[in-house]
Amino acid sequence: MTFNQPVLAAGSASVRDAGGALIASAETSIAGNTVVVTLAAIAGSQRVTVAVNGVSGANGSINPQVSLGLLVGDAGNSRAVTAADIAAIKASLGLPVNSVLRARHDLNADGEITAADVSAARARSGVALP
Ligand SMILES: [Ca+2]
Repeated sequence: MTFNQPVLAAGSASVRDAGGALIASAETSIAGNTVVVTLAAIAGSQRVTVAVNGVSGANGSINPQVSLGLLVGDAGNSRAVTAADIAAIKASLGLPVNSVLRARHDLNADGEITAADVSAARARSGVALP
């Protein structure tokens, strides 16, 4: 989460599912105007809300939250895993994971784009965010 002024403090973070149930806590750290929230492993194919308690700056404190969809294999960010995602991952086979785009192709997060990533995308073909 990036703000328009330096962040002086940030409290703990929580992750809730679409129904509002707490599903995880998360660590926060500060880097200039940004609060970095590091999420633990969370089941995919769902929408979650990440909230941070007590983000403070020179003008006071707020409790920001963001909603995001988690869908492993949706390399193109279309909110569904399609043939285009599988083709994009196949096109990245063997290439270095050196960008956000390529990180989206490394589905098993082992630092390489391999046939295992293509297989993982194929296994999720047709899955869409609710
Ligand atoms: Ca991989």
